[in-house]
Formats: sequence, C-alpha cells, structure tokens
Amino acid sequence: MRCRICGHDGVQPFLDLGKTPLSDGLVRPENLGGPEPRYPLEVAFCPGCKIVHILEDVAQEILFPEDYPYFSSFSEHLLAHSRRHALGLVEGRGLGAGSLVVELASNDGYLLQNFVEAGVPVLGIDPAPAQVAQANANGVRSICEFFGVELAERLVAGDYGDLGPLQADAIVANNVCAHVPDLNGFVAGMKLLLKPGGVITVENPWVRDLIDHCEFDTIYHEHLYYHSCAGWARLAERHGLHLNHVEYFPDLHGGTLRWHLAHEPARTPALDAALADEQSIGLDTFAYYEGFAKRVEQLKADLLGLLRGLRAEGATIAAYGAAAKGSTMLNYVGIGTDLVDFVVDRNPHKQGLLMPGTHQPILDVDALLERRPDYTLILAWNFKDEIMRQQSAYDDAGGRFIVPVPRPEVVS
Ligand code: JHZ
Repeated sequence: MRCRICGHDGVQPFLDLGKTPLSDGLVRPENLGGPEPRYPLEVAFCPGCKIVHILEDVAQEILFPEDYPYFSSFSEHLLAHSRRHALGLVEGRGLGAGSLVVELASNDGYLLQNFVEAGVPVLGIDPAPAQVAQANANGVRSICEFFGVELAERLVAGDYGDLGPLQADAIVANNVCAHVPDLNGFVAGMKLLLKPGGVITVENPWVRDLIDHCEFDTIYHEHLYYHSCAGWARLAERHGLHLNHVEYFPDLHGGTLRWHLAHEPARTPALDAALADEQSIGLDTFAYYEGFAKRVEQLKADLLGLLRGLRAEGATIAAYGAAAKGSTMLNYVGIGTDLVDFVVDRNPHKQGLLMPGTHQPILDVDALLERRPDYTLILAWNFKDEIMRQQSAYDDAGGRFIVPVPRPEVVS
C-alpha cells in the first residue's frame, strides 16, 4: 500500500480486476497445459503524488522477456502520429546534423527513423532485443538496455562502448513512463542526459480518458502508472525539471497527452488551462475514481450478454488485435474459445501463438475473409477506424464489428 513514487503509505484502491495472466505473455501451442501464472491486478490512487498505480510489481525480466512481442510499426495511425511528432521537433527546435535525439523505449525505430531521414543523429534505447535488432537493421542506431540514472551517467561520461560522451537536444519517451518501476530514477536519468536548452517530450494515455471512457482494459501488469498533468507537475518538480507545456491527442490510444519538460521554465497557457481543468473536475482526488469499478462491472455484463446472445443465435465471432489490452479484456470479462474462436493480428511475431489465459489462436488478418466470422470484436479499439477501413472487404461481405469501449456496440 506504499506508493512507489512518493512513499505515501495510504494509497487508495478503487478497482480489482482479479488475477490475470501477463498481457503480452502469449502462449506457445507446445506449452499449452503447462503453468501460466496469474497475478493480482488491483488499481489505486495515491493522494500524495496524485498518480494512479497498480499494486502488483511483476519483475521486469518476467514482463519483458527476450521474446517480448510488441512491435510499434503495425499501425499506420501511430506511424503518422510519430512522423508528425518527429518533424515538428526537427522544425520547432531547429535540429540538424549537429544535434542528438535520444528516444527511450524506441522499439523497432518507428519514430526515430524520421529523424534519420531528416539527417539528425539519433540514439534509441530499448530493452527488447528483437526490436533493437530491427531498428539497427533499418539504420536507426539503438542499444538494448533498460534506461535509468546509471545508464544516463555512463552515457554522459562516455563510458558506453564507443559512443563517446553525449547529451541530447531532445529526449522522447513515448508510452514508457507507465512501464518503469523506478520512475524517479527514470526522470532523474532524463534530466542528466538532457542538454541545457533541450526538451523532453513524454507521451502517455491520459487517466481521465481511461476513467471517462471505461478503458479499463489498458490496465495490465506492464502498466504500473496511469498519468495526469497533476502527477507530472509534481514529478517534474521533484526532479528539478520544469513542466512547461501539454498537448492532447484524443484519438491516440484512447486519449493521449504529450508533456514537454525542460531545465528552464517556459510555462504555456495551455498547461495552466490543463492543470486547472484537471483540478476543477477533481482528477487529483480519490472521489474521481470511486465509481469506476461499478462501470467496469457493467461493461463486463453488457459485453458478455451481447456475445452470449449472438452465440445463442448461432453467430460466429472472432477478434481483431492480439493487443495487451485485448488480453485484459478477454480474461477479465471471461471470453473463452466458447465465445470467440480466434484472434487476428498483423504482427507475425504474434501469429501462431495463443492469447494468454483464454487461448484463442492468433492468425494472420486474412483469416477474417477466409473464415468470414459473422462478428469481429475489435480488441485494438484504439485503432478501430484504421482497422475497419482496412477490413472493408470483410465489411462488404456482411461481416460486422463489435467495439467494446466505452460501451459494447455493434457497428459496420
Ligand atoms: P496496441 C501497446 O499496447 C503497447 P497494446 C504498450 N504496452 C503500450 O504502452 C500501449 O500500446 C500504449 C495489431 N494491429 O498497439 C498490432 C493489427 O494487427 O493497440 C498490435 O498487436 N492491424 C507498450 O498491445 C495490436 O493490433 C492493424 O491494422 O494494448 C494493437 O495493439 C493495427 C492498427 C494493429 O496496443
């Protein structure tokens, strides 16, 4: 019950999703029937630092094994968003051949490749070996490491391979600050690595959208924290950084904020407005989170009712997206192979494996047209527009989609 970030010993739980398997722990068919550990998944609000946490700490080596299957490059929407972000930094900060951009959790180089194209030197840092190998093969210089103060110290001192001493003009940390147990060490490391006058941008889904749109499935063991402006203002202050600006991307991952931090103060009216807005709705108080569990239970009942009803009528149902959030959805709601036959996903690293806990086989997306399930539950609902556009032939052939959040709905 002690907060990992500020040490407060009275964090307030508000949602218990029971024991679930690891969301990216896709099962090899040959291991079916073997042990598949489940871990408690309970969420709490910290009245000290205002950050929402899960209570369970699964070891990083277990959460992020060598064969971690998430590759960022399978969504056109995310690639386009990342390109705009990169080009915006190049132009806005005047980056060029003499600059350095460091990305933390750079995955397969999906974002940094835009800087490389623009002639800006980069360094990607990510603990997943296959993704780092892919990035390097694509010409995006990357190292395979977990980031924290120690690594930052080595990089700044020039004590890392032949990299030489370095500091960054821009540090990008997208969808990683939910994943790091020692978030204080991570932020302190970013501060060390940042040149005077440089900028840090951090993107993460906004906890307000999680709560308001019932995006409970984005809660899983990899995601230790659920972020807000109120939380980042305190974190930045604790580490002697300035939180200066925030941008909102409502259609990315269910609602994403991008925070801008620097050594120097340059606070914008947009940040002031966002902080005031969070305060006015009480996002920095426990009351905001109290009714959430009931709404999650209702969504579970509605989705189960819908799927069982369709099955009772003889309909066949598949799912789209072997996403980590898909695993929370299937396991918490209790959607086994009796309701959903198979899951499709474009990522070949996921195909041929089985969903954690519920064990639907993961197939190539062509299976939708080949097998023509009557309904397809979009587990990667954050990309629903892109997926439905891409699957227009399935739609034309009479297939229908089910979008599970903010409330289960059949669409076509
Ligand atoms: P996706 C990811 O979570 C990873 P996940 C991570 N845990 C994180 O923090 C959040 O994002 C923010 C597939 N797909 O990205 C690709 C298609 O097959 O929403 C993915 O397997 N065809 C670090 O795993 C999955 O769907 C498509 O056209 O919950 C989407 O997973 C598209 C667009 C995606 O999130």
